[in-house]
Amino acid sequence: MTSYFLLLFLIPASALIMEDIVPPMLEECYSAQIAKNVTAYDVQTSCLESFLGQMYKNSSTTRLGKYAFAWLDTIGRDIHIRLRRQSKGNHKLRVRKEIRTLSENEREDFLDAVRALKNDKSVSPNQYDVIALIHQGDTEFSAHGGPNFVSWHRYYCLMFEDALRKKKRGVTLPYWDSTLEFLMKKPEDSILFTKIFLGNPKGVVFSGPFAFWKTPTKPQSLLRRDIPGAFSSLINPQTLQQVFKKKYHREILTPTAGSDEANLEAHHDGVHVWVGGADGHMGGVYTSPMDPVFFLHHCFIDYLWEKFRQRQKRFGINSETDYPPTTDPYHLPNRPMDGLGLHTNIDGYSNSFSRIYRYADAPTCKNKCGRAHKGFLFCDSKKKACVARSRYDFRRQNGFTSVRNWYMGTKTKIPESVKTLAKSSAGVTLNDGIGSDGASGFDLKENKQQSTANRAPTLTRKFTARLVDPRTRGRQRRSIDSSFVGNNVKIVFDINLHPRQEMKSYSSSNWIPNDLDNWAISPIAIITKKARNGTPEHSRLKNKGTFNITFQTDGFSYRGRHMEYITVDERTLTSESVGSIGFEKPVSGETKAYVRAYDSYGKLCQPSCLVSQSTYKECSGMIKVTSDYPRMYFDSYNGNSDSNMKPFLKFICVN
Ligand SMILES: [Cu+2]
Repeated sequence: MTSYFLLLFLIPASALIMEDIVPPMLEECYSAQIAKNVTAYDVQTSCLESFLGQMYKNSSTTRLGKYAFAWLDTIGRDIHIRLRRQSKGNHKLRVRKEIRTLSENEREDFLDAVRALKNDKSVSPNQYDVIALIHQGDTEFSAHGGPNFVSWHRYYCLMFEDALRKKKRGVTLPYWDSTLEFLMKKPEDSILFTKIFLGNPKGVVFSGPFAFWKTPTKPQSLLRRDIPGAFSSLINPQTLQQVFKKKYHREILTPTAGSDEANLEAHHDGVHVWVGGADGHMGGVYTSPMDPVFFLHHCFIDYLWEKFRQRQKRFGINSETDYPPTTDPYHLPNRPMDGLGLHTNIDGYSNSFSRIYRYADAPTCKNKCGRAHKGFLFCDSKKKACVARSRYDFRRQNGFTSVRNWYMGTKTKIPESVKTLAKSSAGVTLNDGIGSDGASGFDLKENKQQSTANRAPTLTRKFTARLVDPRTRGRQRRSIDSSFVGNNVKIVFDINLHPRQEMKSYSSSNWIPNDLDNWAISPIAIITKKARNGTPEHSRLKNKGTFNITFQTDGFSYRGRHMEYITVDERTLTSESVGSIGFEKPVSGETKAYVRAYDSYGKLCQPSCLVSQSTYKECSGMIKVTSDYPRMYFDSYNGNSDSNMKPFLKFICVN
């Protein structure tokens, strides 16, 4: 008797899940919208999405601390001094080359230096990520979509190069001329995306110098690519010519460029999508610099810009002052550059940069493809251009054994989190390319389920390709659902439930943490009742015999969405089912999440919360979870099956 009494007392007080307050901002949005002639579901969805968009903007990635900023300042100051100097002093001009034209030593030094930044934890999380994390917050707007695009990224690349040079003297940032891949039949087979350069093209990066890099997202994920991304394109050398028919910056930059073909930023966007696809880091504005491909790609954009400036010089135009007129407050010439301290946007247009570095010409047949190793590039006499070799050609020629490769000998340890995934039903098999079969270096065995787990967080704006190469345009979106459990429950990790891109600041893509260990599962009850008079819409559904109830959990204290649905038999008058919701484990403090349920027609279900041993009271669906005992969640799907854990939330759906 006593224990029963105690339990009754305990539930609302200390435990696990309780109702939480709906943030006033969200509530205000609801009441402001509700008058309009839209459904409650639409109101809730649009308010929720814009609220989450705002909130995640500042919390999606690790925040930088005091020491990180101090370190960035020291790099920034050095550059500042050098740019102000009238002569180039004792400094030799740095020469930036196409990555495949580097000597073996140069390539090794560059890759070593990148890894050294990642391993240097003197600042938190590490030097590489500190730099990567500047590309967020307001830079989303100030470094993209306007004239400051070229200047901000020029400065950014130089900063990265300076950091590299502190690790290895004399290293310069190479560029990736993606027109060399564009001309391939299957660019995704390029030699560039093998262990000797940048690692495998698809899924978790598990080969090459950046294998199993952990990225500073919340929660942490493993570096991912999704080559070739749907609706994307590498830089098309043909259309690129349009840029070089123009004279003034305003003609080649957003938003004043006359066409996307003449717009340098538009050419750049496609490459982000090509590498990042649906779930790779390169696809999102916040996460793209977490993949070193970013800097190689931007270095090429900078190369193209430099070529354009050289052209301007021939016309007697001063590139330094040719800053396109703009009313966009983020792109005003005298606005301080976000994250890059001492400089203003227009400072990036300065001619002084050419006193620090210059570019070696991109590989052409004329220059013998920059004297690149024959296995990397070759002159295609039909196309009259250099083209990248495929990994298959390279293997056929025994290239992987002939090229000196520091990575070849070392075995990459598979991190525990990946092994966990391998064992779980979300299986991933990583055999080739690691360990024994070192020579092939690129084989990839990753099944579909795994590729939906551990996706790069993309709730902020994703790049969208504006120039789409017909070869990749038609590629089908991959299936997005994966079943983790049997029964009648299917878990959907949705990426395009809301195909509308309502706001500039984010897209409504979703992710789950790479590590299923971070995930907690809790049961919920769904009660469906038949309305006396079904609406016409619902009678149409009725003919199908079944319909779905989807429940969606959005993180408020973390970044993420979990969705799951159950199928309900239309013929039953009232049915009660149990489903489960997933949220981040409240390991440190409390987890806050917003749970809602709706049917196939977007009709909302009414949530009720458990207020005593067996009483439910109508509530908002906003919950707070703690790790106190008795817990009301499971650590994994496995523990879920035959439990009698009382659902905290109950949804009543009338159809
Ligand atoms: Cu950018």
